[in-house]
Amino acid sequence: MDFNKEVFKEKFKNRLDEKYALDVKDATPQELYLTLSSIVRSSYSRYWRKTWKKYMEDGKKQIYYFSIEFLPGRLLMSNLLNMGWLETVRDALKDLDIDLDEIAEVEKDMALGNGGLGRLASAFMDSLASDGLPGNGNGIRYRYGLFKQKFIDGYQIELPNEWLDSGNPWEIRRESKSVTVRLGGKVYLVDRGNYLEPVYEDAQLIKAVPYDTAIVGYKNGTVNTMRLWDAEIPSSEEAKYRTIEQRREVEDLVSVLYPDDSKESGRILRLKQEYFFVSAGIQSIVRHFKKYNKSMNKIGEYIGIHINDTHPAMSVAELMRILVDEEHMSWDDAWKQTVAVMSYTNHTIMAEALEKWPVHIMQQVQPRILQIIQEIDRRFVEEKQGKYARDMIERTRIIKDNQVRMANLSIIGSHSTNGVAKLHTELLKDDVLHDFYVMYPERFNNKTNGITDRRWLQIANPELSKVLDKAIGTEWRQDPTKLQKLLKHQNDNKVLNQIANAKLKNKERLAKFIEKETGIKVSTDAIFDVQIKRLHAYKRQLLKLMHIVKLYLDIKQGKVASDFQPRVFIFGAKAAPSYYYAKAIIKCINEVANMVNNDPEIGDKLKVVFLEDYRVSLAEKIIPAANISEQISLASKEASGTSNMKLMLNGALTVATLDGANIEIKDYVGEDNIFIFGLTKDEVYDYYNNGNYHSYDYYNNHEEIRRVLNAFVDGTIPNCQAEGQEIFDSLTKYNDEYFVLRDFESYVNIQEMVDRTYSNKRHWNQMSLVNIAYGGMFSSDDTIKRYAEDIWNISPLKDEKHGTYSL
Ligand code: H53
Repeated sequence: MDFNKEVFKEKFKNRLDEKYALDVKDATPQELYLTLSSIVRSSYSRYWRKTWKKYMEDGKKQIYYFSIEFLPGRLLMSNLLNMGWLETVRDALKDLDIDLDEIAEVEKDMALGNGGLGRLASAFMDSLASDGLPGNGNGIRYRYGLFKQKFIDGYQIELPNEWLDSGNPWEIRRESKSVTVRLGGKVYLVDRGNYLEPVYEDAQLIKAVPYDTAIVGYKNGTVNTMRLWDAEIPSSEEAKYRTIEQRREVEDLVSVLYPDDSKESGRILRLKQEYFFVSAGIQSIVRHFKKYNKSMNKIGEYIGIHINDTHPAMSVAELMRILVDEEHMSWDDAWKQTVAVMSYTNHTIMAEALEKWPVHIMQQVQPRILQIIQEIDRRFVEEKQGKYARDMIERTRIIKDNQVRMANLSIIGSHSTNGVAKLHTELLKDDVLHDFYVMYPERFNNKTNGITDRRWLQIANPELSKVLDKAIGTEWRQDPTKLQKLLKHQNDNKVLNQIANAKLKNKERLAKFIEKETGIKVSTDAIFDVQIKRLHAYKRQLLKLMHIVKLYLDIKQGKVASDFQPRVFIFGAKAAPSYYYAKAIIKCINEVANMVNNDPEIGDKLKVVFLEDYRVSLAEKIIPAANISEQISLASKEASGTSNMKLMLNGALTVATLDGANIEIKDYVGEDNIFIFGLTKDEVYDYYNNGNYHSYDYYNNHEEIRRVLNAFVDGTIPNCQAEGQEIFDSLTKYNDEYFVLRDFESYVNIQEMVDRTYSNKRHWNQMSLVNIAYGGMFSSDDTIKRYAEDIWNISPLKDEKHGTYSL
């Protein structure tokens, strides 16, 4: 039936009756949410079926994005938007006295990721479908997502996130697509004449069961799949699992997402997780490929597997295992196909985040995979001998000092390695992966990250969206680069005022939320100054905190500048549970917040709000209300950043170091429309090369720095003696690894410039407009098109005409 408001209302009432035997007025928001999502799902399912069938019929090459993290957030609103239903459903529900926003709040975030990496994976899922491209996700269905964060006495407490407890209406369990994954045990090879057969002993068999979630493209009828794997005991193995502990071991495999965003945890379970989803994914892909009836020697023409950071790096060896051991291909033929199938994205240069696994652990997790990696390594060394210097081969080979270097495996076993912003890719080529760049220059390329404007503008910011529609038409909703049409309105007072009004309304909404959540009353006249991202030393939340303490002390000492502007500082950040330094920073931010917010002398001049449990759905509330976007990592450390893009798209002005994608933002908006400060990457590297940074001198020689730092240890900031001391020591005694003191003065100066600029509202609004206009240049739809063309060689279905989704 065609979709319209009246038909939908009838359908909704009927479905509620069928599911719960209830009238609208008697149903809870949860029941209403589940009713609505069930209608949505039953309406896209036929397109889902059609999409994958069509890919098969047309013999399309498909790409599988392997990621240990996905962070889709909530799906109801984005499905409604992408189906073209959002406004009609909102209206229809209003007629039934239901507020769509209220029932959307019932949905728990799907938080199967830590931060940028996982969110990017989900943006890419959305964009693949919206570009009509044959691309699917492959990951783990964690029983508990990223921990729920609470503050108790200012300390971060981690609670389990039981996101599946009230059911997940979006997933389908596909028992018939299960595969068996083998872990542990021993392996030896038996010569069968024309091939070597691996014989396994004492391996643990795990049943991998896929749960599929539809990824609905934006108004194009394409519905792709994100496949997440659950682990179960195979029925044939039941007898071996006699104790609760044994059974729990299987459950544990998929029970938690490792909440550490930056370091490999070093735990064997993590490596098992990595192998589990890689093996399950590749087995199911190969099984599917066989339906194409093509030779395995052509698999590279039909299948692409993307290794998102090094966690799925064992894909290289697993595909080799299947091609050689099971399909009996020659090593050379299998290798050719593997390199053609695989591609890899590097997301960081931080040494501690580049995974290395001890050989004995790899042996324990999957001995055959270790054997294959050893053989890849042996052949690599053999091939490079004579062509490159011995030490260069040692630096690039996969196994060194009894460690398997996963980045090396990913680069050697794939045809493409990309960084995630221009600067980051340059650093990979010139420095971190330079040897590989010399060996394989053609494999390196840049793909600057992107965001989905649908979630971050259309859904999160309907106020601004309406203003844009009026000013420049609705084309931007399909093609965000069209936001540049706004530039024509830079001197149009009407548009400037409308943009400012939309911001004000969003600030009012956030202010209400802040009061409800924290009891803190904030004034919407103040600058809303936002830093939202994982808590990490290199991201320098501490620099922001020092600035706040400086302003506080200034006001207390009567030193306020004439153009001082009131500010509300808003933080959102989780720290890895074992990252004690990051947790000390959280505690200090919370104590500074207490001190500032409860001081009557400060009043509305400063407020500090640290919202608990930062997550996608919270970001959707904060970002539209932001005036300032803090992107203040030490230059060279933030590979790209993506909150920088979301915030600019919503009209916030960026205070930034020349790091990650900030540089590209600056290049678009121009230096006059961004606040740049701090060391450049070259200056940072000069310090590294010369070893001449002495942070203690900054403390000693700069009164301002001394005044602020002393407040952390002399009792000025109450209740954080130990944490304050830890921070103080890290910045003085331990030489301030991320140059916080070095950049402090420059940061304070740029913040004064922010104040001066804000005092001229018209000018501020003009700058804000320019940022919105160029925000569309960072659409993940465009990023993914470049992956599709340059790396994956995939294309959309031709001549596919889809109507709107019917009921
Ligand atoms: O990936 C984002 C980048 C960001 C980078 C982040 C990231 C993780 O979230 C986790 C692990 C990792 O190696 C990198 O820190 O700069 O924007 C997406 O590329």
